[in-house]
Amino acid sequence: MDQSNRYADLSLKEEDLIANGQHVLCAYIMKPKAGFGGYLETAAHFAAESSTGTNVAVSTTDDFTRGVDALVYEIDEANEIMKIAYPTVLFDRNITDGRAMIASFLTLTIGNNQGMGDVEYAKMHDFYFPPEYLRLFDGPATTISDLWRVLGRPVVDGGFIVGTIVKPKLGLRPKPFADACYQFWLGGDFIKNDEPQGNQLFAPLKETISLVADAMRRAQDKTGEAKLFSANITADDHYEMVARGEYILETFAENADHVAFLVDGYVTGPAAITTARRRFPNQYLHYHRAGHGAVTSPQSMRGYTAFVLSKMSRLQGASGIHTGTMSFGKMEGEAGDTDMAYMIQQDSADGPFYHQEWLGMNPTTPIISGGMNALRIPGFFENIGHSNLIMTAGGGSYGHIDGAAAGAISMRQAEQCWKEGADPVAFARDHQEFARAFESFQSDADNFFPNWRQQLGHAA
Ligand code: CAP
Ligand code: MG
Repeated sequence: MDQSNRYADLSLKEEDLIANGQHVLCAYIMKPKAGFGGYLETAAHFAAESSTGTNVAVSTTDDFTRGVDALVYEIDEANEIMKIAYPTVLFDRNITDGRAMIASFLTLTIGNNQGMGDVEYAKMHDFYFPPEYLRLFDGPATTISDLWRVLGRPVVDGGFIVGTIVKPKLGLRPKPFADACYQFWLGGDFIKNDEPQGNQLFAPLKETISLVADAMRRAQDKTGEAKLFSANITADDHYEMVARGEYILETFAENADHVAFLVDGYVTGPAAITTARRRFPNQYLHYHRAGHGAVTSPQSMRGYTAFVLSKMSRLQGASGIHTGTMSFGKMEGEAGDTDMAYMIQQDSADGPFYHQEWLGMNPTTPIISGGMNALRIPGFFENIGHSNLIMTAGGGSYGHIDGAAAGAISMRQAEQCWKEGADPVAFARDHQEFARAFESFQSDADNFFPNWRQQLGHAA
């Protein structure tokens, strides 16, 4: 059934929709399945199933219903681009406080429409929220400024937070885990649980956290510097998350404000992120996106992009989210992914299809992770243009031949190398830990700096 006479209005102008402020706008890359309707007909069916319709007309539809239809307002068939305007009144609101929710945004805009028989694929590449709707989202309660404050740094441009992930990913029992933390903290600032680390039987959370809190105290005494720990409180159950968070804060005690909470936000969804955001508003909320590649990978033609995931995380209240390494690490990504970082950090930014004003909503920190080490850092910072972020390098720290503290120091030296605009190999001559990163990660060294062996006098 061709519903384009109801669910499409190509006379609508995007600038008018934005000026009226009553619609969420979404841009998709969509391809109709062969043998079904044309492009506009399929797009209109997509809009129907994503708002007030279904695949047939129903007798219960009235004039009000028609007034809140989602409408296709732009198509570019050659480039498979479809833009849909969703009236903000379509989206669900809390009965407790009237605020909006990402679950409802997703259920409509990336819901049943992902499995429609007449759609080959559809993937959301950008969205726009109008001011009246944007302000109904929690946004981040804490930011990187709160971490810089704990570290004793300026709360503006407080600079690079050198981090790691305790490796191996799983398998360390409480004491070796805490020892690994202590070793890194002798050189670095920030340690996170790896995304699956929680309360495994071989590493009970309560025993591990107690030893990590002690390691933090000893590392702070030893170095005279404040240290940070991002503790994983991910769980299916809201009360389990709360129990974990409460235990962790109680155990870190006088260092509780040195603790961030890690939540695997893709696998647990907006409910878990909101549990952490609203129950523990004083803690930096660290959004780990493990699993996101299932929908965000460029190989996936469905779901939404990593850019969309990052923008949604700021609305949910993530203080920081992993934004990839923009092709400088081991995970999928490209140099142009910087737009993801700018969109979550700035108050006014351009996405691939929409400009977004954030109206003073707190920024979300890009957290850089995935195969990073000191050798990859100068190029990374040159690409993104600043170092006001958190970088966590697991292999890049615990894989350094002189240990985790040296790995941390090599990362900090790498940032200094970038700031000075120095040639990394020449810089290595006067910076021991950075020089030893060449020997620690020789395949990277050979790849990025082919003459390093001769220049640093290292035997082949
Ligand atoms: C990195 C990491 C991160 C992923 C996340 C891992 O470890 O801890 O979870 O990089 O990817 O488990 O692989 P290494 P992203 O530093 O040892 O590579 O940040 O892209 O979500
Ligand atoms: Mg990990």
